[in-house]
Amino acid sequence: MASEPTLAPVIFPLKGKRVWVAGHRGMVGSAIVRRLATEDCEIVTATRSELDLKDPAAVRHFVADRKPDAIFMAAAKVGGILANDTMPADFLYDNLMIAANVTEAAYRSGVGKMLFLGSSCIYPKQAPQPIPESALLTGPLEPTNEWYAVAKIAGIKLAQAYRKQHGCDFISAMPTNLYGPGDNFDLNTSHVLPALIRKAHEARLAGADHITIWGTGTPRREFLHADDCADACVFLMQRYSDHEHVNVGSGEDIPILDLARLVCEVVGFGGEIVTDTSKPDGTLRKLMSGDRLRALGWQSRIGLKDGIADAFQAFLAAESAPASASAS
Ligand code: GFB
Repeated sequence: MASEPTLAPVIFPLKGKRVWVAGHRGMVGSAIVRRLATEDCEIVTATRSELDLKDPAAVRHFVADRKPDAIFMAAAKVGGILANDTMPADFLYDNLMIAANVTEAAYRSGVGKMLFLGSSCIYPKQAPQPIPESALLTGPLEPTNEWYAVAKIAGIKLAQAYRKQHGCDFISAMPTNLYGPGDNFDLNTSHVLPALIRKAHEARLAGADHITIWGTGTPRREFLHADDCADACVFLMQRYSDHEHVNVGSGEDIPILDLARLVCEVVGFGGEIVTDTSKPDGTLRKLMSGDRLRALGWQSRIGLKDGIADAFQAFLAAESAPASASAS
């Protein structure tokens, strides 16, 4: 029988620290804020109207003024396969600027620790499965999201470069496909899971006999609830300090067609699932190896079906809430 991994010791306690969650209105940022509520730390935030993360001087001024001890870099321009494929300039420029500005400002202000959040799309399209961290930059990227991937790879490299040249304690976490409360449910720009929730819900309300999913339904994806991701980020912030980035996943993947069936079951839609093969499949598989994080003593807790039920409830709550201005 495999023995339980030893829990890595806390080397950077958050108690009493001032912690900036960049991107606190996004799905991951808001989950990190919820998770930090139990850590007895002071949380610093800034809305998009208060701070433009693409503006180097504004970011430097903000960090110098607020003097955070730690930064969770959860701010990013994100989107699903179609958004990535159709807005490559935005995905590349915005994410490069955000990563470079926050990293440089953190260095200049002597921030004690920073965690940069990337994405599993940083890995080559033909990477071995499950994908180890060492697969980074070993082959060509998936074309539908190479722009976003290049920006996220630059973010990892920035953290490593400032660690190497300036001794900064900057680390990177690479989450798999995330979902949960606060997700984007817009059908044109969202990721697959929130799109399926909306499609199944609206089809049920309309009494439709089918929903349409993009692509062939055969690609596999690994999903992780945003609250699990936030827990892993806080875990790494406190217990990990090294040059190498760390994969954050659930350890299991599922074909998109099976995911659609599961979502329909949770939402209560009994109709057919039809595929639209004029839409892209993207990469066929990107299950990450969780060995490094598991060896530190972390594992995910929220099962996919429970997580989908939670995301569905959050979707219903957001649908029934009065329209309000939101920015992250
Ligand atoms: O979640 P998703 O948009 O992004 O799509 P990626 C995952 C798979 O679900 C693809 C299929 O094979 C889609 O064709 N799919 C089926 C759908 N129906 C739908 C639908 O209604 N909406 C959407 N969006 N997909 C993203 C990257 O890749 O993953 C980002 O573009 C980022 O850069 C993110 O890395 C985590 O998993 O293909």
